[in-house]
Amino acid sequence: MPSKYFPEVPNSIPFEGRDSKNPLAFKFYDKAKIVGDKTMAEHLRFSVAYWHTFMGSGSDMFGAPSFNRAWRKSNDPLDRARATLEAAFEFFQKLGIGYYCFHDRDIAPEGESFAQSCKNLETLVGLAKTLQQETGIKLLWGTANLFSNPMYAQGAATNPDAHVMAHAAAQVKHAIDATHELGGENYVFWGGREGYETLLNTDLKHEQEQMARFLHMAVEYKRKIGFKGQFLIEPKPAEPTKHQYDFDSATTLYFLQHHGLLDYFKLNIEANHATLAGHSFEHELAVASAAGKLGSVDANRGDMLLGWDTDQFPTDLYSTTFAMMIILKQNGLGTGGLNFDAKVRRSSIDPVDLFYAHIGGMDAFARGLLIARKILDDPSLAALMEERYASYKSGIGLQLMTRKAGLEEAEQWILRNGNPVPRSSRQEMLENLINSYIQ
Ligand code: XUL
Ligand code: CO
Repeated sequence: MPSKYFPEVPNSIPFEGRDSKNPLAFKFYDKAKIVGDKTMAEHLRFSVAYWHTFMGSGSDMFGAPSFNRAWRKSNDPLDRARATLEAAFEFFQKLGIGYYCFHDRDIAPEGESFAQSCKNLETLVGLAKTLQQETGIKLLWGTANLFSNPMYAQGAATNPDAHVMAHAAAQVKHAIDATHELGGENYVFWGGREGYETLLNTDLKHEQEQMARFLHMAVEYKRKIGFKGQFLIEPKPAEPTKHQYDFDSATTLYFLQHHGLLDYFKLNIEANHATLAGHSFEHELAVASAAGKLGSVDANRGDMLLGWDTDQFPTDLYSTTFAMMIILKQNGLGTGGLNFDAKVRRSSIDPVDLFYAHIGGMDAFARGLLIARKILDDPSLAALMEERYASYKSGIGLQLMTRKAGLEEAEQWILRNGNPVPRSSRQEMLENLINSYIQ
């Protein structure tokens, strides 16, 4: 593939080790290195988010685009989309990343009519398929943009107007088709506008039933066409809506179970969405994982001083370590991966900044993986956990958990045995243990 859009970047980013000072080299991500039972590439399954990296313009609510991207120059929308796809594949190859993710409207422009939009998408999917075959780069997931077009201002699946719900359904059908055609390993539903601004005009129960019906239709269609990818829901509490129905992992899991959808979905957990919901990233991962539903990750970070979705590249080693501990404990993400749903800052205007950002994110997770593996291999953490719950292995603990004892038996037992003796949680000791590995 010609070096057209990133001429200042070599054909591949090398691994040079932690002492390297080369900003265009990996210090920790060594894709073929074996960690435990898999290579780093197999553990981490990194993906580039098409929307931020190739479509991002640097504009924000207060200012005009600040990025000057060679691939966004043509006045013809289809030519622009083709150039963007070429730039994307040049970027993936040079970076040495295995996967990418897109929304339908990222890779192909919306047309005057729905039929034209479908045609545009098919054209670009054809080109993407060729580029995937030539390079071996794969689609981690596809999704539909059901939030940008003004018709979705009051929701897509949850719109009060059934005409809009039908349009969203038609669009999702095509986005699933596109993902299927490209061998996508998952398909994501992020309900950006599936929520409400005011309860004064909102029948919450009705809207949630609409959403459930919408997802059931998608499940039926998936089965019909034989699409084998995993369906994922990506929780977020708010933004752009004031309140989003898929608020966090727990809310989403309840919704899925209540509507008979739990068997067909897993969760795609985004770090910055977790913090917006008032949780830590690892909390959301742990809740999803405990339910056997942690399917994939949107790897980024927020800014604790800002109350919105800043979508920064992950650099915090505590965060990547805790995330990788949960992922390793559940034996990986299956068909999922670590998708950098992150954007360079508005002032990081050069194309090469996109490389620095991804290299940093990949190194942060590679380092998190190495540290997490060492922590999990340290018997003291597992021993402490084992010991902490040991009282459930026999005696009253076992009886309570196996229904041999209820409230009355507990009363008798307490009368005989007296009050429990408090035990230390050892939190500071454990924090010190983690710090002894973070280096
Ligand atoms: C928005 C967000 C989306 C989803 C895909 O906050 O995270 O980009 O990942 O629609
Ligand atoms: Co996301």
